[in-house]
Amino acid sequence: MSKIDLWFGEQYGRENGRYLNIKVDNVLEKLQTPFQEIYVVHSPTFGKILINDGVVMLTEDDEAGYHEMIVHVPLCSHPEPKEVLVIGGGDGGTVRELLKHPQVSKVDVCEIDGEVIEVCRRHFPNLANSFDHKKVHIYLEDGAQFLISRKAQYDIIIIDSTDPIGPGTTLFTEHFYQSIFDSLKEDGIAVSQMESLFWHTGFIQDMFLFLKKIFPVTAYYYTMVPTYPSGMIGFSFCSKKYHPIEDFRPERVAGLSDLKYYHADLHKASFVLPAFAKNDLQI
Ligand code: AG3
Repeated sequence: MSKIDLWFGEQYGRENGRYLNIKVDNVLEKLQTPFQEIYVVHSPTFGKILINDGVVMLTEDDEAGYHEMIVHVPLCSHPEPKEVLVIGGGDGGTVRELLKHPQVSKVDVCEIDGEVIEVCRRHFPNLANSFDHKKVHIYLEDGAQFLISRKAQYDIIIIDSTDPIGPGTTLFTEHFYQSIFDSLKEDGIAVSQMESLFWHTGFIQDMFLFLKKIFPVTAYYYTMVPTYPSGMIGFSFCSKKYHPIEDFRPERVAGLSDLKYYHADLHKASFVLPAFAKNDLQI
């Protein structure tokens, strides 16, 4: 048995005196792309882990709770989700869940870093195989640029991004969300990764100040991911027309295969926020 005791911890968040450490028994791949540093490591507890610029993107063990919730909540709130855009999502987990919906006819994926897709094809085939489906079209472009020439085209836009640091920064601006609004059809829904209620409270508050100006319907819901900061992560639900609870179609859920986390009661429960968030946050 090796005498070296390897542990990984995210530096991001450490300055606030909190830090999650994960035991690692193997580094499977490491590469520097023009955009970021990518690691794939193996953990005895969580299986393979994808780490971009020192930030945990996913682990094999708990990715389902994230990908099912970022996809099925908006799709089961829309009467006919046909044309979908994913911004980011280079691991393929979001696309895998989208393809469980028979109504979906086209999935465009706009990922800035093509190397992420290739790394995930090698190490996470259970996620990245979804890119081979004929409904899926991959564009290796900057998300904000991509939206400029695509107005009123999508029923659903999912922003499956990293944290608001490095290449992810522009995906959390008012200007970007105005473009998202413009690229949705007149009854479209956009959902984005929106950080932790516990660790990023002020950030979420600031985001909702402008999201509420742009979209008639906004809400925050969340999922549990043990390997993300604070063990949970939220999503912003921004919609031109449909409400995530009033327009929810629970009958859709029965048709979804291989669910590990999402179900009809959880869809509704995920919008119920703890008292501190419900009372103090204007979200
Ligand atoms: N998107 C990354 C969520 C951010 C996690 N943050 C963190 N670990 N500090 C997930 C990509 C999976 N498709």
